[in-house]
Amino acid sequence: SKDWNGIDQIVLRNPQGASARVSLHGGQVTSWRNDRGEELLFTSSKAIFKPPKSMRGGIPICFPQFGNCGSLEQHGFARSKIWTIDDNPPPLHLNESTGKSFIDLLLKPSEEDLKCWPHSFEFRLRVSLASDGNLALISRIRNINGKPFSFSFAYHTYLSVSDISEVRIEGLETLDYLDNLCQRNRFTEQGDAITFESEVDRVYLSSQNCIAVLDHERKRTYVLRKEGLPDVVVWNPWDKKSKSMADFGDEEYKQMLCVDGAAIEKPITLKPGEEWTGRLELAVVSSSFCSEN
Ligand code: TA6
Repeated sequence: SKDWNGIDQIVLRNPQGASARVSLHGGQVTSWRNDRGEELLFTSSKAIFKPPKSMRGGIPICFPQFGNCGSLEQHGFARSKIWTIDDNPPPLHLNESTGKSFIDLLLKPSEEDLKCWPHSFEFRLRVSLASDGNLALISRIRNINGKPFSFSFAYHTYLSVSDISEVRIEGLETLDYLDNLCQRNRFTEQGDAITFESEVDRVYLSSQNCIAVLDHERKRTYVLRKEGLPDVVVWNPWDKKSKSMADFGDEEYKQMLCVDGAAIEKPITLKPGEEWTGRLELAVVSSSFCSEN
């Protein structure tokens, strides 16, 4: 067994050479590479690796609040906290039958945390890398024995793309969305794939559970499959907004797109003893479809 003390990030690797790296800071996936070593997630060249700030990129966890529509800091505190390895019972780290390597992380509120969000929760995050290179994040949030509480949630997923103007999203057609750029007013998406010519900051509502992000230039399609996450955040800051962010390079908006599995419109409410599960699986395929399998 390994000495987990003092290691602030864990690397999962599969026999084919794919890998994923998870930081105990924020429980944040900070890298996901395919079996050719290509990085599939965006990280800003000006990212600040200084707790409590979350690194600009990878997959920050937004909990217990998405955005700034509540009393907590933007996107809640989970991404700013130091998580622990959940080795009770000691995890196998590798499931021989499925070839999945995984790590289980745990976040529980400190006395300090309970002052700003007085709810006794346990948040278990499993990050796993399958033998086919797919990355999966499974969040299990339980109300230990306090009074009922509600939260919103997002896997704030920064996908790496070659050129945002060559990217389109399939699977969100005809859905309603809340537009963060227009006082979160509600609009309805037309019938064709979403493309990008300017800043986009939207929450698509009650989407189907399979979304495809097609990077035309790289002939690469990300397929997001999700459970327990009815909404999808789509965000690209474009040039003006990204120039206003210290940890975002001036032209980097062209190489990223946030597509987040989320639960935002209808916050999750847990009664004492209840548990919620939110699962996101990321795959990269070379063609553009969401197969039923
Ligand atoms: O919709 C995504 C969003 O809420 C944007 O408005 C932008 O603020 C982005 O998240 C990044 O937030 P952060 O706190 O990580 O800078």
